[in-house]
Amino acid sequence: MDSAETATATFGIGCFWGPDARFGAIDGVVRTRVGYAGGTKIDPTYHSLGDHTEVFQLEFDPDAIPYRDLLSQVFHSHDPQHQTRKTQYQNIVFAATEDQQAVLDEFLSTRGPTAEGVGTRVEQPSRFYPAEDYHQKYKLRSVSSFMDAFDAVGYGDEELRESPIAAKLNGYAAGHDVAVAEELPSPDRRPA
Ligand code: MHO
Repeated sequence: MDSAETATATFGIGCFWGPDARFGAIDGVVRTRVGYAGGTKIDPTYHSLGDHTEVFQLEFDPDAIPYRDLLSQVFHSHDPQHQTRKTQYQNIVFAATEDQQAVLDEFLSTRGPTAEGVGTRVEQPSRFYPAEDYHQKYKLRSVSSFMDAFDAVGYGDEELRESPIAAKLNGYAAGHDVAVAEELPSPDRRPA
């Protein structure tokens, strides 16, 4: 897929390792990266985060997975009635475009009376600072055979972070289902 056809969405729902893997496994999510956003500190780092929040960023194919479906999964992955005090782990949703803002408004309005109690931060996009390499594809990094295979084809840290294959394997390494063909052709029908 051409990256020109993808859209980008950024969310925070606590420690970014888990959602990086879980959302990376979703069919239609092409790339994932984790980082810091939502605050004002320039060049935050994990150990000097300032007022930023841990977030994950998805590049996705909107024909395969609409933004609304991602939003729905984000809202099912945290308790919107409850906000975490620590800025690092707060629940936050960024409306990157007018379209995303419209979907977000519609989504929140259909939540009925509970919409009023939503503590999740809904904000205009702020600068996204990618996190340190060791946080990218964190679950995948614990599987040495996967890492050896990426090393063997010469992937560096940035290539691993941006790799669509690494996004799927990261989800797989964390135990999430990745799409599997329902039926493989029987051996005699496979090309020789
Ligand atoms: N403090 C937790 C979460 C790390 S997450 C990148 C841990 O070390 O497991 O904030």
